[in-house]
Amino acid sequence: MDATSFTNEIARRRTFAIISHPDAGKTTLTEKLLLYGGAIQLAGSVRSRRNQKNTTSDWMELEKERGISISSTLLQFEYGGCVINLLDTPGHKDFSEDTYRVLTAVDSVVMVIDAAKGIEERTRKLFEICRLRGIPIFTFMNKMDRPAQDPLALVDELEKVLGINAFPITWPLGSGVEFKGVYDRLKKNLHLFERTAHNAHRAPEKVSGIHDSHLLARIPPHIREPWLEELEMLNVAGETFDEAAVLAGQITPVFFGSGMTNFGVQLLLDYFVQHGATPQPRQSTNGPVPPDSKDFSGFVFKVQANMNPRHRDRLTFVRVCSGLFEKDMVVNDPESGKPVRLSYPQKLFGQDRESLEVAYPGDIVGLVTHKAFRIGDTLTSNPAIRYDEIPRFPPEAFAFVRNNGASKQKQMRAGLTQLLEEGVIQSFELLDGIQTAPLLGAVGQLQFEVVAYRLETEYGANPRMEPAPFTQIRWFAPGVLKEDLIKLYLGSGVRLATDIRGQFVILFPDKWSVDYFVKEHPGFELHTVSPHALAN
Ligand SMILES: Nc1nc2c(ncn2[C@@H]2O[C@H](COP(=O)(O)OP(=O)(O)OP(=O)(O)O)[C@@H](O)[C@H]2O)c(=O)[nH]1
Ligand SMILES: [Mg+2]
Repeated sequence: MDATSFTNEIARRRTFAIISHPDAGKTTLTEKLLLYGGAIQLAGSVRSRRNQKNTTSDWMELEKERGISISSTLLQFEYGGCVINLLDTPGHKDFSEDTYRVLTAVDSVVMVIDAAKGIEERTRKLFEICRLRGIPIFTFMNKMDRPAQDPLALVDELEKVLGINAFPITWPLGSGVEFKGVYDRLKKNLHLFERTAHNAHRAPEKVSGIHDSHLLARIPPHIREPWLEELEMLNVAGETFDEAAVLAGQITPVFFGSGMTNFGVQLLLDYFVQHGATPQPRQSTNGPVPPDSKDFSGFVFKVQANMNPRHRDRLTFVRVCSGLFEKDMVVNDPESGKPVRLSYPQKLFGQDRESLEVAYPGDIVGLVTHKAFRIGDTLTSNPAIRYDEIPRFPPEAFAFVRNNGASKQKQMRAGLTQLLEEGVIQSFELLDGIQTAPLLGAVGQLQFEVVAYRLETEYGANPRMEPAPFTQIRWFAPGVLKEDLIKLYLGSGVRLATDIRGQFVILFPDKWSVDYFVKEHPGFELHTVSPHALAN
């Protein structure tokens, strides 16, 4: 392939995640982006009634049952000449490890805000991470079909609370039952919407200029007058639009709409395709790697088993950072240094997959390999490139997982081994005493419910989770000696253990006992996450 067409392929990639506080409407918006992107013909809903379809991104049984997202989902499709890699992420704090990993793999994010609630705690946290990474942020003010806060106040809050400049691209005309449409401030036209049955189809719309008196006359004065005033205010007082500042993460373009009723979704998608962020050079431990480098490189940011009942296997998600990815290419195994073939690469659409031949920087490839790659692994044809991207979080919830009854031990072991590879739970072994069941640690309690559910439904085990009395864990520095540790007076409820790699850890019932230990034993260096890099 010649250099120009390779550069063109990179330039048409749009790889982004949808992020927010739980329930702001990420999955609903994702589904509508698929509908408007032509990737699905009929949109499902998060809590679907009989005869209605579920959403494409909440495909896990437990997600359908509870109406929340548990795991991030990748959706790839083509729209408007672009190849879109879209990731719907879970908002709940207990699943945040997955969401944070996704943020390492994308070039921009769409931040969804519930227009009735404004900026909520998880949104703020996720925003800070994007800010640190310099990721461009696009804002969607959602649920305008319900009584919303004043739009000027929402934009003001965005600027004050998050400390980012905001430029409204669209501006809402009314809210709640009187939400009539949005005005596109760049193209200077007004989009008036109509609802459709079950919101499953595209909403018909009428477009006209702001000075179309015939159209304006149809809008009741109590909505029209304040709206015209707001638009005037924005023009006089607001920011001027600066695309470079958007791509540098300094200004967030703001869109208003309603994922549920489809209003404003097309405008967001079209803007994104035209102006969204493209793959940029990526920082490796040896300096930045440009996407158009001739060396293939990428890294593993997610592993998930049993995604599709038809293929009970394990998928490794790789973000391609540079060079051309080709089916059956050979890279160095990051663990052993030996050559390993990347066979069976897949293009993913929620639970569905299709094999692919090539992929370009920006793309996310699903690999089905015999070799169990690990989260954080760099895959490359040039061993000098290494990405060290994946953030880690200390487990704060602990539980013993027991198998009810003596049977199904084999299923339990097989299931746990695979779920541990996904990296959302860790296992520990207590040093003293007899431990009759594996001790698990996770960022949040809800993760255990997911593990128990999956052990049962995907592996046929019969698990029972029993809370373990710890809330804090610390890793000792590498090289610490067991004989030095077992001599220590630990205090009540404090236990020593090893992690899955045999590294020594210490478990505490509360923060107070951590501080006490540090004061009593100042000679020991403690870490909140394992001091060993993920991929070695
Ligand atoms: N009225 C209204 N409800 C909406 C809109 N978008 C989403 N909802 C509802 O809000 C609830 C949560 O929507 P989801 O799309 O699951 O939210 P989410 O952000 O994906 O939630 P998590 O993935 O669990 O963090 C569902 O009941 C949706 O039907 C909207 O535009 N208007
Ligand atoms: Mg969701």
